[in-house]
Amino acid sequence: MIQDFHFQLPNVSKVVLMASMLFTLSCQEAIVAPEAETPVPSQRQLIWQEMEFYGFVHFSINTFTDMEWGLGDESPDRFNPTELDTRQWVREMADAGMRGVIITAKHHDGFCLWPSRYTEHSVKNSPWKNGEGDVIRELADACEEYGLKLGVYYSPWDRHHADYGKPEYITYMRLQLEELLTNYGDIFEVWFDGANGGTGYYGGANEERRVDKKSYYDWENTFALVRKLQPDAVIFGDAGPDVRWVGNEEGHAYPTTWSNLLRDSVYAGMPEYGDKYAKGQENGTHWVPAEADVSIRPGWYYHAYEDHKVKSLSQLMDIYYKSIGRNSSLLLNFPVDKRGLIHENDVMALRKMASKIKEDFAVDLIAGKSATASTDRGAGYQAGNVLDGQGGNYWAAPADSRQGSIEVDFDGELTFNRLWIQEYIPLGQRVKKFTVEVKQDGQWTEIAAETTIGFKRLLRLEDTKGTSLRLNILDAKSSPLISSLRMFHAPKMMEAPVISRDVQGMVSINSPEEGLVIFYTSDGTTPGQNSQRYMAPFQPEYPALIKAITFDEVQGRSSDAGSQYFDMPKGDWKVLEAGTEGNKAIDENINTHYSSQDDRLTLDLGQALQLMGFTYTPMQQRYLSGVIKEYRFYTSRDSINWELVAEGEFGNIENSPILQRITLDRKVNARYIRLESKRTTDGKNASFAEVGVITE
Ligand code: FUL
Repeated sequence: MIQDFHFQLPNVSKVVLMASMLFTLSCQEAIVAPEAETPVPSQRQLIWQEMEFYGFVHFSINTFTDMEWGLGDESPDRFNPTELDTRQWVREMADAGMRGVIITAKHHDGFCLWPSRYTEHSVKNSPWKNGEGDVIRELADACEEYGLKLGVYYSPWDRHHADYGKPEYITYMRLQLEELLTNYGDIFEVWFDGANGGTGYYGGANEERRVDKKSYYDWENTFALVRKLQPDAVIFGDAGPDVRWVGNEEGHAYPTTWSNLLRDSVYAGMPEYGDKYAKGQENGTHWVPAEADVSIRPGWYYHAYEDHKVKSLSQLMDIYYKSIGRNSSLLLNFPVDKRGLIHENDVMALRKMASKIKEDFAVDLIAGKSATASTDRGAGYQAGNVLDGQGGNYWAAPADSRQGSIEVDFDGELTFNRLWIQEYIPLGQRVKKFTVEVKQDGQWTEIAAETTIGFKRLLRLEDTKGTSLRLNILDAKSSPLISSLRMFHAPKMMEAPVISRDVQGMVSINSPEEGLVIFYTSDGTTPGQNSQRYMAPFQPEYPALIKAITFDEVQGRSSDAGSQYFDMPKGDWKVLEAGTEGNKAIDENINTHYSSQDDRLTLDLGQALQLMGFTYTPMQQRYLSGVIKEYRFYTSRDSINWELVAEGEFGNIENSPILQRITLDRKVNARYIRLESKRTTDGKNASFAEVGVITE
């Protein structure tokens, strides 16, 4: 378990009771219990909030058609996983500390992962298990086995259904929800996607259908049905009603994130949502906390061509701190593959992430230390409550105060770089502005100045030494209530460094984590602490195989080695027959590309070289276009007479669009080269992210 901290969950009547209670001390001074600062969370929202981290699964017919948004005309025949294993998904998620999983029961294409009585467009007409299978059933069983909660994603937009756009479709949608919310045990979250309306198959009509997003779905009655069938489930949508979209699909909330939302001003799918409402509002009328949804790969659905694009550890940790650490939950998506499994690369990435989370929060350095506050409400609300590891109590400033400081004495010197702060949210989100100071040699220094806290705020700081810490609440909606303050020293993230080169041939090596040293070799040997220490970009002798590690001098730990092979630098190269756009194919940046009208790239290498082959990197954008499948490679000494020296196919490039190396069957002396596309994977003009030569 990653988190071991829980609020005692008061129900609403208890909150009211607490608010009205008066404690009387022997000294006769009355202590007033804090009143709720509305809006406040419901019981179901409080339970959901504790879940924090849960998995998303996108798996459907799109997995087999290699699409992100199916059109709705796909035959159920296409759905045929060979080794579907929901237990593998859930086991990996449980091991990673996730508390639940939400699955795309029905996506925009209308295909249903359960054998719904109300449509033929489902698993029951697929070859998988001869139509006897039910993915939702298998997932519900696996969840029960591993103690995870189950949630369902249900797309209101249905590109398959003939009645979509008419009132009859709403009846269909409710009947389907009834199946999902009755037959699979407890559901913790019902996810309604905001993406809505447009072109589709619609039972063969093949047309565009637009609906009035505000009124068509009659949400009020649909929500009432969910409440009736699953009273404990939270309902997700852009506008909640219980949990809201964070406004982007990158997995981050904002430094200022309120759980309060002007809910009545929002409707699902509204264009200005991301800019205007995603952060929540201080004066929001309803409690609708944020959920950050993001995929572990660029796409939501599985595409073999993204196998090399699984997010790195540093990207995943950044997401963790910017979602869970900013008063949001994190819904991390796994595009289950054609076998019906979470792909090995994704499993590895998740495991690394989970162990880093554990490592970062392994030891609370201030648990049980002594804390004092500049002010408090008296007995029961004193500063010690924030360090006692119990969620049910908290420090409270006096009723008329919007400020207050809590000081923690370390009993000696400590080094730390993470802070964990929580407000007691059952009585509402309050803090608007806070700072953190550290005391060293008798001097206080400010190390953080932030705005909201909410359910949980995690701060990543530089390694900081001190003897005391002070949390200053500078402004709040009403008297601040802090339930937890924790402090950690996260070890450095040991990730292989990134090795890159500029056009002039200068090599740079960067570690995603600050404060580490880098050692490297340029002769192919394994780097260690005695290798060359990287200080600044350098020019190796080319061709060069650079290998590098990051090293933590304090902990004595090193990362795996990263390696990069570089052939001749491109400083003197010129693109012929193309404008300046062509330079994007030789700029040493695979994230830019040149799209060629005549399907070829011709280069002047500036001098004659002994060529052994060439390299081609296809474009790396999310949606690929013009990836060369069949190539021809020519060389020339004078740019007039050309010789065809290689011709062939880049095997599997559609699934694995990474650097391709083609070696020639003999050495060729040439100053000019031309890479020509005979055929691209999609028939579009050839695109080139990067072209290089092989000389040894
Ligand atoms: C979006 C959908 O359109 C995507 O396909 C995906 O399901 C994502 C989670 O939500 O709105």
